[in-house]
Amino acid sequence: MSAPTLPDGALAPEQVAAYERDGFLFPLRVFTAAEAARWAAEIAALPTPELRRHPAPWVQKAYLLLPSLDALTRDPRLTGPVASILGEDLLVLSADLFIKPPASRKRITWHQDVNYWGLEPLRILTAWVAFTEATPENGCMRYAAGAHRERLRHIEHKTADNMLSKGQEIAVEIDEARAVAVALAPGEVAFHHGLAPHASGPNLTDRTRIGFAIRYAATQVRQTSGPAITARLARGTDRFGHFALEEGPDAPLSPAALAAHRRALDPHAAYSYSTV
Ligand SMILES: O=C(O)CCC(=O)C(=O)O
Repeated sequence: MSAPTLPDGALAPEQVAAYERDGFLFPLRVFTAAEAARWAAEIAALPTPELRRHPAPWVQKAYLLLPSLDALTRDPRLTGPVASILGEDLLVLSADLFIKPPASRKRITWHQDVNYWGLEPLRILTAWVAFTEATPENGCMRYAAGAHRERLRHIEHKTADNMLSKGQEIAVEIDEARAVAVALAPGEVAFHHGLAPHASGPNLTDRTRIGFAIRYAATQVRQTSGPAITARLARGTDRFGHFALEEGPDAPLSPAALAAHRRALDPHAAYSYSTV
């Protein structure tokens, strides 16, 4: 059963407390199943392999290519609950499609997102939007509860079945028996803290699993290392100007959108797409 969000989109204080205690919060019923099905269908029908041209099987900053995804990242039904945690002024640093085809061995090793992103302070969360259902059988995420209070040491061990661009992996053992499966229905959302350890397994079903992982940051977050990345203002005002701001796409995969997407991804490519 989805935890309800308040009518104005804000989270209830007990939901914020649960996020702070566990490092994650789900399921949140933010979008309808029909909306999720439209996004999934739009991705399935894309006329070009543009979304597959990157070395990783997900697509970063997909909101720069498709107006529908740009609108999703700025939708008050989603940014309202995010604002309850990060504050009213919000940037999107990236938003990545994680597509697991049917019967795919692709998996994600245990990692903390911000561990390898040069960003401070850590007022950053991921909103993972389910475009299809996410279940243990099709490789939904797993979270380690309450482990988001410190940076854990990571190693890099790239293997063909690991969807992470550098094969990043937490160097200490995570207790799988205590891991929480992030099962979501289409249109539901899970939030996780930038330091919340998470992983996901293979898709053992005959249907594609699609999630859209939006990286929200409070506007005071700044970059401490790596080539300068750009960001999209999703809500409120940017009083800090730490990032050059991006414009949304004019039309799906338009020449201008494709060019803007390439420009915005250049600094990420320089870091094997592990910058954000
Ligand atoms: O979609 C997945 O299975 C994993 C997503 C993930 O690792 C992330 O959002 O950082």
